[in-house]
Amino acid sequence: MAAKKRVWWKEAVVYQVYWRSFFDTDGDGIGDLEGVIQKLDYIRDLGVDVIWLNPVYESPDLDNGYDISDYEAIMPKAGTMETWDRLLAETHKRGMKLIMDLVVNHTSDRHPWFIESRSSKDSPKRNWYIWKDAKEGGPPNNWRSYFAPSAWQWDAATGQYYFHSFAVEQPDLNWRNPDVRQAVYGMMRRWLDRGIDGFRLDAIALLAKPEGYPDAERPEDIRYLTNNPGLHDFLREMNEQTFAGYDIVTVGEAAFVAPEEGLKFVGEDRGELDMLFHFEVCDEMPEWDMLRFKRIQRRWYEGLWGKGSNSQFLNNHDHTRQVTRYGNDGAYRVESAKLLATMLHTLPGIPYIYQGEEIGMTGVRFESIEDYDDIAMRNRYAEEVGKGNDPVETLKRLQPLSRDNSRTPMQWDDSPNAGFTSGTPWIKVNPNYRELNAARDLVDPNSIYTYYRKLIKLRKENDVMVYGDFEEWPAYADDEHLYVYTRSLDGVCWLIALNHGDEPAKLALQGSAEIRKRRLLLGNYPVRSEDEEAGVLTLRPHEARIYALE
Ligand code: TEU
Repeated sequence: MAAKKRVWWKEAVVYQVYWRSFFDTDGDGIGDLEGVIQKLDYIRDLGVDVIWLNPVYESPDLDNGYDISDYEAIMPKAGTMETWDRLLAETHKRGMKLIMDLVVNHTSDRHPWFIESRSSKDSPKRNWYIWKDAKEGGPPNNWRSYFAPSAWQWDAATGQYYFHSFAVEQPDLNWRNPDVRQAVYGMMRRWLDRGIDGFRLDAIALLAKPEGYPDAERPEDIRYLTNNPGLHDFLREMNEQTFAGYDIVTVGEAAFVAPEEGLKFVGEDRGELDMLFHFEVCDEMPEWDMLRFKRIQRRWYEGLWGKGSNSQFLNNHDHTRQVTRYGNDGAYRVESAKLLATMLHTLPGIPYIYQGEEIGMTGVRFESIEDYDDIAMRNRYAEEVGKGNDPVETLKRLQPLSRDNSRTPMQWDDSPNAGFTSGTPWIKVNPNYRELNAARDLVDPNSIYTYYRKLIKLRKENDVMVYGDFEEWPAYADDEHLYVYTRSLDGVCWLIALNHGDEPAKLALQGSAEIRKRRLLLGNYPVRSEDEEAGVLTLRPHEARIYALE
């Protein structure tokens, strides 16, 4: 295996702050930047190195900040530029870094660029977005968008359609236009000059659109929106004109990307991005499937190791809470949350923690569509009910994957609204906050929070967790519950044994693990050596152990 180049961000643990649901200091029911500042010590005490802040730019806020109307102003709900400056300074003061979420595939339809573009066919900015004539009295092609039945919206005033990969209110920028690219790069450089430490680049695989916009055979399979020719030229140019020269980290959100394509984004010799989020798990694996998950990990390791970096995550603000979706949030919630954490932090790649994951927050089932805020969910519901589907059935079917599952307010304590706000929260608090909250976890030596602290500390003290080669034990490769692998670096070898199942399971030690002395570094159950059988590990439901083999 090629030796891995050492860089600070590969050793980092990233914490994602969905600020509107984090901590509200002014009582308007929406979290704010001041709230993030007040909770920075909480984040630092976990051991986190980098904070990823969801979009805070000026926005009509139809898609929770992913519809930007001014890239260089702060949304009043979040605060002011002064608060943002303080957030950056306070983050740095605590030895952490801040990366900004940036959406450059599209803007809001209220962005001055789009207002000008739509004002007339002769507008100098017409070509900043993607406009096409009607075809046979309808849209230019049969494509769907992520959030709407068609990717095209008719503009009656100018008699053309414009293109949107997401909601109607999120028109796509025309990246083939060099003026657009220069405007975006200039804006990015100004943020870098303010001292930020990098970007999370939203929907980055969508920048290039195919020539000719041909009809799709299966319009519902929207991968035609992504990975089109020209994309990597844009990313290389973006790197040359913005990132180069700054000591920062960039992570691209890359939908429909397999390892072969993934390497093009993050290959260390390519000068594009540093790491990526692929969605072979979160978008494509609806529920836990151990064999599939193992295959995904294997392929990505083989594709990237020593050549480029991956991220490890099972949830974010778009995906149901991991312990609910991929673990067991019932009888084994605590064990299961710790197992998933152990797995994410010991697999090769940079671990991401989504706020609340460190206390094992769970998904929700709101009773009425009115309680849901997610534009993707609301649009889909309207579309399906509009087609005559039963409303109750439709709600039930959409609930498990609604993005609001992960957007309920952070559960700080057992006071009203979980201590998130003194007002009325913008989205309902999960009623389990009375038992499940940070205040409880902080003082409990066996809590999920305490476990995350230990896990992160372990990473800080042992570079085998970052740079160690990964090897799966072949004897368990086809086991549906056990996941067994080693990480090794310069003679140091760690064994990770996970039982992702509701029943106990036996694991026969093999090879050098049988003869070498084992030292338990971390586990989510107490382990007494007198209970141990020679040559066998008996793992309890959702048990996770990390051993050093000496
Ligand atoms: O998401 C883009 C995107 O491609 C996701 O919708 C995706 O693949 C996904 O996980 C679907 O389930 C980003 C943001 O993360 C999301 O919040 C925004 O709504 C979207 O872009 C539009 O900007």
